Amino acid sequence: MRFEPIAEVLVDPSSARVYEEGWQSWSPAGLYPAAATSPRPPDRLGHVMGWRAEKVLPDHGFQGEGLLAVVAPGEPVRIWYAPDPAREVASLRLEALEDRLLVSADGPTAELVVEGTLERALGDLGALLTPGPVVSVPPGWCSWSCYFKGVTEEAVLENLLEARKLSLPIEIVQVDDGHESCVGDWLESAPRFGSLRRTAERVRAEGKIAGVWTAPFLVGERSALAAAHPDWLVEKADAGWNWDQRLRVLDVSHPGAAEHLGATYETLAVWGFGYHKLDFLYAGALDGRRCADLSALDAYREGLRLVRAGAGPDAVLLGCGAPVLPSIGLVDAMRIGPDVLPERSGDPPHAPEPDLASVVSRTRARRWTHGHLWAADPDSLVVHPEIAEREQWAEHLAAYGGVAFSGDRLRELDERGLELTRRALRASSASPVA
Ligand code: 9PG
Repeated sequence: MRFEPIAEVLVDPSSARVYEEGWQSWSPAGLYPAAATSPRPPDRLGHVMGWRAEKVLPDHGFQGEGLLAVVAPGEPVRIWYAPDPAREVASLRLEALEDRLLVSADGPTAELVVEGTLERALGDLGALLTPGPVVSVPPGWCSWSCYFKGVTEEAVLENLLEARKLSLPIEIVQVDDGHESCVGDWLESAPRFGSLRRTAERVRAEGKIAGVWTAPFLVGERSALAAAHPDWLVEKADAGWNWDQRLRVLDVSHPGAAEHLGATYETLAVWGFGYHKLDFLYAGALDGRRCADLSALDAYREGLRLVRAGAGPDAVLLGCGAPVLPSIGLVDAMRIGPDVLPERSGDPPHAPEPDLASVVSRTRARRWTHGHLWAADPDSLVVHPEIAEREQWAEHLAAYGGVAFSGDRLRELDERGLELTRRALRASSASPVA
């Protein structure tokens, strides 16, 4: 679709600022000088896995996905946004000329004008888009930032017992990536991990909620699923590269694949999992040829409905790597920034490696969604002694009000690390934090 002009802001670009919303959890989001250019992906793979795969980016200026705002001195804040993001999310461009800003869009948009600060204006937008009550997510522990793909059942147990020993207020214990035999084969545990089912049982025996990481729409090209059901994959859809293989997409509009998806989460529920970190969700909203004639966003929402139906109404669903605006009403919690720590192995080499200061600013930018659209998740608390900026990160998380999980090997925390952990671990607020 072509970009059509939707507004002209008569302002000196050097005095104005632009808020640009990114497509998915890991995409950049933030406030920039209006004459600047927002971050661009390093290459095609980075574009697919961190920006919006189908959209071309302008060489200069800005492109917000479904949301863009202009803040100018003495003027009300102007926000342009996609009014029905479940169905269609327009891209919004902004180009700075000498004496004005040009805003254009490639689909339907609405405008909100608010006297006051950007925070206030985005809060008003959050209230407008709110899907209903937001749940409070209990504090937890996640295996990713300390074990990465090397997590084992034993490691989870060690931290489960350590949490009790230290009387930490951890209510959810979540196994992250590394438990599965292959991406897409979620119910097959990797032999080096142990047993996912037994892990859930042991977590529950400690009186805690068992959580698990999966990527419901990803199918690794080497998975048993891809070999058994090549017809369940979206044709012409490429979700990128990770785990040393090409990533394909599950076609939830195929009746067999839909049944399989629902049954997978039903089984995880039977095993005892009540918390799901649903990752790489952008894959489900990629263009491609599906079995039924439906849009990529319809497929995405249908896929999440199937996951919810299987996982059960009381399960907590956290979206990650997820298209932000199209996920409204489908998830309880949402990762709203990049990973706090890069994967140590550097696999894949394209994994984003932002420094903590940039994680803080990107998650702060998305704070407007918290308490309105879901419980926002700025990623785990990591405060072991080697984290140079641990004071800042802990302070940011404590003030944030969102999902609060510890991401440390608890045994490796020193006294200060434990103090910061105790302070940060609390349930997320069910309403926006002022
Ligand atoms: C598990 C991890 C953790 C983490 C998620 C997500 O572009 N990439 O290749 C890329 C890889 C991993 C990644 C983000 C991007 O991290 O955010 O918390 O669950 O997956 O593999």
